[in-house]
Amino acid sequence: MSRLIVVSNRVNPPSGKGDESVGGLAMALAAALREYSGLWFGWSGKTTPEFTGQLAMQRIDGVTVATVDLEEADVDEYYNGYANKTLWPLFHYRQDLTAYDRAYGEGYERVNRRFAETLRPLIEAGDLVWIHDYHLIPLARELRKLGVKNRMGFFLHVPWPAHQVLTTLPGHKQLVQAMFDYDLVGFHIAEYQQAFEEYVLNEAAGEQIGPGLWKAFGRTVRVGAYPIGIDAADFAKLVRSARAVRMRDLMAACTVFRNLIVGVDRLDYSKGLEERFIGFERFLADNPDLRREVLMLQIAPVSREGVEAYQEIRARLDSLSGRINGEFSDIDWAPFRYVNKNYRRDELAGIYRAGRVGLVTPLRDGMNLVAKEYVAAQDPDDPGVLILSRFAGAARQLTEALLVNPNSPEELAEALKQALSMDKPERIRRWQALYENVQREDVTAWRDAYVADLEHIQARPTKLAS
Ligand code: ADQ
Repeated sequence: MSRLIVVSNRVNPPSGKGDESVGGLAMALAAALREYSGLWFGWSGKTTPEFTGQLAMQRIDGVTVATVDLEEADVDEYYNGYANKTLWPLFHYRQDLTAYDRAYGEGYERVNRRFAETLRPLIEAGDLVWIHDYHLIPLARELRKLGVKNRMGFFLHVPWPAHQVLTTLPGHKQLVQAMFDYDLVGFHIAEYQQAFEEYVLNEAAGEQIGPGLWKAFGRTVRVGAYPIGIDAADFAKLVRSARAVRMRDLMAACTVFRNLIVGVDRLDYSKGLEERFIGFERFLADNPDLRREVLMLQIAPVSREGVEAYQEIRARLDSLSGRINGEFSDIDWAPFRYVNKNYRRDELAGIYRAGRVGLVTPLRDGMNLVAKEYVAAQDPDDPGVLILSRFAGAARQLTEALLVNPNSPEELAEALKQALSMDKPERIRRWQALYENVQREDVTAWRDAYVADLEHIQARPTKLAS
């Protein structure tokens, strides 16, 4: 088995004790690395006055991690800038929030070059290099320039946008050209893969030369869909843990005679929180008889606070949650609880378990792991109902959820009503189908399918005569 080198912007492996609050990507990558020898490389999250390329090596719960500090300007231009003010909004179809600034583009290129120079000495012959997400698209190109011939794969955790949207990005062609320095490019679902292929056909005069094999810019790349999952077995254990049970009991005590509707998201405009709050408000307005029977809990820890769009959405959500409680609360009752805190994973498992309804309604989402965690946490004999946005990648797999258009308050209100009145046999039938998928297409299946495909690519395709 080859050694695996995983590269992602941030490196924060969970300790494996259920006490961490790391994102979906970190959970998935740590699970991938525990099975392979190798290492995980990326930014430490810290800054230094001057970039030195000094590596810090650590071993955390069976995973070797190598991190490097970046300069302030790198963080501003590469991370807060090109990654989170340009690519993230654009790839989530928010052209209105997409900033085009030359300094951001330059910072992005510079940091990718710096990462390549720092990582280069760690790569040995035969290693597989697996690079993650939109922060690092040009990394393979920079490594190739330094003579790296190893097999390199890229996985995109966010949607790949329609080619008409991508072409609004200055320099879009260089970005796509950089994808052709990989041997394998993975997306969550076929829809994103097709959008990439359409771009290659229409904008890069590319051609398909085999199943999933594309030629453009004088190079070939293999592309495929690999839907990411959760560590379902581990999650099932977490749900039975003492902390999870305590949390579930606590939530049950807070919702006597009431049904809990639960949402858990990073505070991000792509997650559809504003629209969700308005949908819940509509539900309360339209259903006076059901009002006292529900409590909605929205957990949304703040993220990317260095970006103005995130400060703005936070302020709007504060005001909206106040408005809803102001409008509908009584002296002994309030319909809405909005919490900006991170929770331990075992606590989250207990909160999901207590939820009669899981409300997961992003406007766009590459996959969405919260939907899968909610399903994995349910009681098989009395499961809750998942309401899921049709614009989450997960909607392609979790087809037995109540699928909604998150932009429509009416649809959200209607789905809430349907979920709350759904009888037990239907809840069980839907949940069984969902759980079967969550278990089968878990993080191990995702990792194994991707790594096997990367490993089977014999050698880097040679440069083709164009
Ligand atoms: P994210 O946008 O971070 O991931 P998601 O897939 O939902 O979105 O993962 C979030 C993770 O953070 C979940 O594991 C969740 O449990 C955790 N989390 C959320 N709120 C929390 C809280 N308050 N406390 C503790 N933990 C919390 C990106 C893409 C997604 C894609 C993943 C993986 O945007 O579309 O599914 O990568 O590819």
